[in-house]
Amino acid sequence: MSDLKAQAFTSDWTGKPFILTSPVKRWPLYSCWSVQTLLDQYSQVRFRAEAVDWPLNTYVQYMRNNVDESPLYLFDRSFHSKMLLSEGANGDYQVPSCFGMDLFSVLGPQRPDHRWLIMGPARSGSTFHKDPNATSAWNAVVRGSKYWMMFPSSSPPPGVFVSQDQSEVTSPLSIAEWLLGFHAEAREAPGCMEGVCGDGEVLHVPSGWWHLVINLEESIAITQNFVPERHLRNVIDFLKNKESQVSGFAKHIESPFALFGKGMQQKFPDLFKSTMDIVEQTQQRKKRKWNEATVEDPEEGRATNGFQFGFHGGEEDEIP
Ligand SMILES: O=C(O)CCC(=O)C(=O)O
Ligand SMILES: [Fe+2]
Repeated sequence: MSDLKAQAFTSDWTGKPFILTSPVKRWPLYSCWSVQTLLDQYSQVRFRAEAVDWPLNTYVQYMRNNVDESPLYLFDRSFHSKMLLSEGANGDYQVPSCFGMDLFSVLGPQRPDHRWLIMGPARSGSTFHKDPNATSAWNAVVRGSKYWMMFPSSSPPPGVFVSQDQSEVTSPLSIAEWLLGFHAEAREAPGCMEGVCGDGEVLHVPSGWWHLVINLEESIAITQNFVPERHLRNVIDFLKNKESQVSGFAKHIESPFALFGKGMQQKFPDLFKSTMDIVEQTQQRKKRKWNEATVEDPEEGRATNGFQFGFHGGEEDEIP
C-alpha cells in the first residue's frame, strides 16, 4: 500500500504484515543517506556490529571486502546519540503515522531498547525470531533491499524448533544453511508470507510473528519496536507470565511488569484495568483447561496421558 491511516491500522492491520511505499520517501534523511554520506560524517564513530564496536570506516571496509557466509551485521541501538539524530515533526525521520500509538511510551526513558540502525552487505540478515517482549515493529529500508519471510505466531517455520515455553529456539546456524535446507518447504507451509521490502519502503512486523530477513544487496535500515493498543494484552501477558524471557530493560529495573503497570495506570487507567482483567481471565481459563485435561482418569485410575496442550485461537486472541 502507499500509506495507511492510524484508524485503519488499528481496526484491520495490527495482526498482519504489510509494506508501505510512501512514508519513508518523505523522510529528510531518505534523500541524503548513503554509505558514502554516512562515511563522510561518521567515519570515526564506533557502531556495534554483533560482538565488536568498530569505527564506521572499519565496518564499511569489512562490509565491502568480506566473503563470509554470515557477515557481521551492524545493529546499533545508540545511533540517535552517536549521529545526533532526532525523530519527529522537524526531525531527520518520522514514525509512519499509522504506527503512532505506542504504549511503551508510558515508560519514558525507562522503556526497553526499541530502535536500531542496521547496515550490512548482501547475505547479512536476521535468522528466524520473534521480536522482544511481544512488541510489534516497523523496519524501514533507506538504501538497498531486504527479502522477508514471515509466519504467524502459531505456525513455527519448518526447520525451527521451539521449546514448550518458547524460551529456546533451535535452527540451522546460518541463514544460508536454513535457506538450502528449508526454503522450498517453507514457501508451501501454512501461514507463510514472503516479500521484498525495497529502498524507501517500510514493513510491519506484527506482535508474535516469526521472521527471517536477508539483505539482497548492501542495505541501510532503521527499525523500531512499539506496542499498539490491540496487542497490549500480549505484552502484559509476556511481561507478567514470561518474566525470564523479558529483555532490553536496564539491569536495575527489577520488575518491568510493575513499572509498565504503574505507567499505564497513570496515563491509561481504564484501558489498563480492562486489559488486565482479560489477561487474568485467560490465565484462569488456561489453568482450568489444564486441570480438566490432566485429572485422574476414573477408569484407569491414573493421570490421562497423550494429551497435547495447545491454543489455536484467532490471531488477535493469541498470547505468545
Ligand atoms: O535484519 C533486519 O533488518 C531485521 C531486523 C529485525 O528483525 C529486528 O530488528 O528484530
Ligand atoms: Fe525482528
